[in-house]
Amino acid sequence: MAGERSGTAGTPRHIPPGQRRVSGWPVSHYGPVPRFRPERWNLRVHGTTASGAEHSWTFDELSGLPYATVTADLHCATGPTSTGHEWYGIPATAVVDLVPPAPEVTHVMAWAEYGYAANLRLADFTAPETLLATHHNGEHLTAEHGFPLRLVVPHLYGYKSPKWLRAIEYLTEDRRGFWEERGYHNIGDPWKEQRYAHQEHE
Ligand SMILES: Nc1nc2c(c(=O)[nH]1)N[C@H]1C(S)=C(S)[C@@H](COP(=O)(O)O)O[C@H]1N2
Ligand SMILES: [Mo]
Repeated sequence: MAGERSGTAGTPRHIPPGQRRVSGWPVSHYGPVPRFRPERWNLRVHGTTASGAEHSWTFDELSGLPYATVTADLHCATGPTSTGHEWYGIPATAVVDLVPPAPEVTHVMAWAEYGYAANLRLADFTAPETLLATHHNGEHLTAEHGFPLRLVVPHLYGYKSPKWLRAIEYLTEDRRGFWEERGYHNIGDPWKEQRYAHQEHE
């Protein structure tokens, strides 16, 4: 239904070049859906923190963090765009405020279960709309969409939004994530159609 909502507004929402609007919310990821084990789960912030120490939150501790709502579309780099997602979660800016990176940090790696990872420029991670989402359209995330926590970076292609997020690593130089090592663009801006790694050398 999320796909219809933008249609009923009268003016169809603008979507990035080369994308096609799909109805509903397709599930797309590599590998199996991990099982959530609350007693083992934590969210780590590690790498080059300002203090030199890493920090982690248990699942219950997440509820003490600041929350915000962001409505955005989700653009898969293979073409489909699903629209009108209302995300609720912890702004990435809050993570950076609570566990500051050292001044020399330029990038982050967002780590998910099973070693999936996406690299982001620090400025993309701290963009006002970047969220560590726990809810979608007023409900907990479903397992296949990333329960209990997923990153949402609305201004970049979907592969930059890891489901089943487990850690943020502060980096002092860039390193490629899972899809970035497998032929996808290192930045992934859909408005510039940065889909593939070979475009980085154009
Ligand atoms: N852990 C993990 N997160 C992932 C992926 C993945 O393979 N593993 N795929 C990404 C890609 S390519 C897209 S388009 C979005 C799709 O999110 P959705 O399944 O909620 O629509 O998830 C992203 N997050
Ligand atoms: Mo994707």
